[in-house]
Amino acid sequence: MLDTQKTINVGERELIKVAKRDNVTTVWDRYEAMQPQCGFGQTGLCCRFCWKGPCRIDPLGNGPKVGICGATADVIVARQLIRMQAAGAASHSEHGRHIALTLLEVGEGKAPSYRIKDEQKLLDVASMLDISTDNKDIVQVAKEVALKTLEDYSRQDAKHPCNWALKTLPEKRSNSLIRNDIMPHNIDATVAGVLARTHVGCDSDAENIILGGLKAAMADYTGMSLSTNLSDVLFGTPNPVVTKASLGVVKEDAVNIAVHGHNPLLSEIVCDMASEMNDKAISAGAPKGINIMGICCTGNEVMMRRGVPLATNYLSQELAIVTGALEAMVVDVQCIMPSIQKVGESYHTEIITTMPDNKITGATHVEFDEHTAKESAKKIINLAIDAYAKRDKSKINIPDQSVTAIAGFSAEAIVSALSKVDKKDPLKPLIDNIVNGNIQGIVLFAGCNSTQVTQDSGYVTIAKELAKKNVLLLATGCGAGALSKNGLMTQEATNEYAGEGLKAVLTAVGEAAGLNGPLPLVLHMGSCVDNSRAITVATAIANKLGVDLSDLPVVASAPEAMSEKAVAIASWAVALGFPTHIGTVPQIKGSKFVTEYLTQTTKDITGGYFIAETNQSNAAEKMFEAIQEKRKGLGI
Ligand code: NFS
Ligand code: SF4
Repeated sequence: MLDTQKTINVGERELIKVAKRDNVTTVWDRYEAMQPQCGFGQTGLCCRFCWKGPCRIDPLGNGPKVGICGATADVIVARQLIRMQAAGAASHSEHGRHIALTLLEVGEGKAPSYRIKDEQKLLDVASMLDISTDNKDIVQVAKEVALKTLEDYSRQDAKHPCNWALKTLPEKRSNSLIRNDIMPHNIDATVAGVLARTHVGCDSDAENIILGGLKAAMADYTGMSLSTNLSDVLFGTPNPVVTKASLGVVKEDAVNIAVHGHNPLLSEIVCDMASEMNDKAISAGAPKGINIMGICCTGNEVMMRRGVPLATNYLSQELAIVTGALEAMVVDVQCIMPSIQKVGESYHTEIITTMPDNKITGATHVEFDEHTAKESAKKIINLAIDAYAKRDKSKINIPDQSVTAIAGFSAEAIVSALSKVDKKDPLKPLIDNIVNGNIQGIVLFAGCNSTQVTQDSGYVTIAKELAKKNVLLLATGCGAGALSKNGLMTQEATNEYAGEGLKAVLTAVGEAAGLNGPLPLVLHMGSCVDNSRAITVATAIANKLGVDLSDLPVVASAPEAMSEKAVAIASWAVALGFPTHIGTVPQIKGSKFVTEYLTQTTKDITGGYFIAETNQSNAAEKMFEAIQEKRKGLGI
């Protein structure tokens, strides 16, 4: 595999060479060692759900067409798919539960490291959840909001939808989800339900299984929506901020600490403590003090809220260590390659795990706890300062990259920018420009990186093509990482790549918002859980027009998806009615029924459907066509 096939990012390509020099194995080496990958697994035709198996279905030859228990290819494929959706939902919802429980502790005065940073947001959330705030102090409101949120994890009345799903979507959409039995009543029960119904000898109707999976995906949406909003309450609602992205953000003369993972509960406090302990790092010989940077979604969280630079996204996480100048990589949960410990050992980097249920053998574990968050953060930073002295100067290779990135586009920030154009009716300029065609539609880029795709190429190629066609671009997760570190979250990118209509709108809004130029080409909406921010905007537009989400010229794209979480997100995008592109080969191709159901049949049920397309230009074309179809439906 050529380095040019590994990533499009030039700085990262240099580091891949350095890794080779230092005898460090990276994700791409392990990918090559794994070839050829098993065709049964790739198509979803291998079942290991019981110990009579593994059973493999032979798709073409004369081999078995059913498993030992009699499960068909359709059932085997569908069952595995929905377990992925449930795992994704569990991950996002655990994250959400952690935030909600912390808010409860703040409400009960038990978490001194945290406070309510955005009181207005808390009041808005309370009112959305029908909690009266009259004559209540803000801490009491926090407690009630937390408790009402936690009902979504404990409700037993199957007829009562989750609060956070019901209240954040247009009524038409909620009703259709309820009608099709894909509206969850309880996140945990929905996830457990998927595990139960996919046990050997249970649900053996592929369609029924798929619908169960869509419900799990909606549980994922619910967990994510409450996560985002309650994180804003605790840590502030993001506003546009100018910062940097790419591995060029590592500083040779600073104690470099990367926060990696997903949960802002930890990274926020590490950032707080870093400013308090900066002098200590200077006394330890690092003239620039402490330099915090982010990786993956926790990186997006602190980038959005604090302007902390983003070092990189999923696939190149090991390369941050290969710079030879990273003192510590502090990780919490999700998307942390187990390999980083071994890479860290080749340099001086401390890998610090923090969560009791996410440890890595050999790494230093500093247990994080809401009650003692500051103490843990202090310990972590001290470890990093100590590591600075152990650097091997001959191993330092920091890419010479300085890429500006404008981040921080929460739904509130977008509405606020639009309100500078029309104070009374902020959504009007956006809707008017969609109607008049200056903006043809909206695409939300989300999801990961995968060894299946040259890193970041899917995002960058498709974004440029859709921008030319006047599609407004939003991004989250590692998609936002890709688009930021490759320079598309800048005003220059707008001038260079946006079609005339889109450029005019981004310029008018940017100028009105005092940016001295256009908005960036791609609006960074945050981490993966922040995908719910885009739904907030879409719901506001749908409600204003009196239509459903599925009527809007809005598409989603996950060109480099790989994780179970990404499967869950893409699936709820389909459940909400959006044409949803995936650019990696999903492990469902062994079942024609499942493939057709997800790419065609769901269109009649939810209005949404999957567009599976690995060719990036074709994908852009197909998404644009989907946008045109929706425009036609609206008569515009
Ligand atoms: Ni989303 Fe964010 Fe990245 Fe994929 Fe992983 S970090 S939660 S799962 S790899 S986008
Ligand atoms: Fe085989 Fe059925 Fe067991 Fe799966 S559940 S391993 S198909 S016998």
